[in-house]
Amino acid sequence: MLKLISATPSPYARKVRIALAEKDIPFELITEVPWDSTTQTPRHNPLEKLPVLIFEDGSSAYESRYILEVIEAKWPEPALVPADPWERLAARKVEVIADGICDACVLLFWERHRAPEQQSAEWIARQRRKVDGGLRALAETAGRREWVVGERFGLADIVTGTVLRYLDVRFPEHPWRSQYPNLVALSARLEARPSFAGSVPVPQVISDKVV
Ligand SMILES: N[C@@H](CCC(=O)N[C@@H](CS)C(=O)NCC(=O)O)C(=O)O
Repeated sequence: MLKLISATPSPYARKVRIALAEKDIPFELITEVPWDSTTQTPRHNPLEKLPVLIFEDGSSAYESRYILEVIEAKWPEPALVPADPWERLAARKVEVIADGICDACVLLFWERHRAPEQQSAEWIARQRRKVDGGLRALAETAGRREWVVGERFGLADIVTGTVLRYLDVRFPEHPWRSQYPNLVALSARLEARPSFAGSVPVPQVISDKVV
């Protein structure tokens, strides 16, 4: 059976969990804390990051965007990536923005782990601008349509839904809910899907010293 190394707060792992669930692909969920030395992630990914999808022959795929491409190639139905090339590019662009927001949140998270006198206000402001700018771009792209790209649920919805819910875990004070009612409505619709409801992100306890 397929195995997925995942962490409970990880938006990157949640993208993969949702894609597997939407395609009804069975897998064993291995929950780890990737920041702790106890993680088996480095055995399967030289970059030491999860998610990692492990195949029955022991080979692995890592990097959420790449994993989603592998899943789409191996299990094309139901399609999550639009067949139309322009819609596909539009969905990929949304993924770039959503991943970029998550990356900025991770950098903010670790900066805030430093002693207060060591934290860089400039670095925090830089990452905050990326989060704000990315959310503005997502709100414009999502508009008021039912789905972010095209006429059906797909990749763009998965990545937008995961980044929005991730903000509640890593950046709960962010005012996106009062800024972007269209994203609030979209998030509520998406979180009602079984694939989203079965993978709600929650924080983890990190035991090792990371920064
Ligand atoms: N770009 C990567 C990001 C993955 C990532 O940052 N994963 C985090 C957990 S959310 C991780 O494993 N971090 C451990 C580390 O960087 O050492 C992806 O999309 O898969």
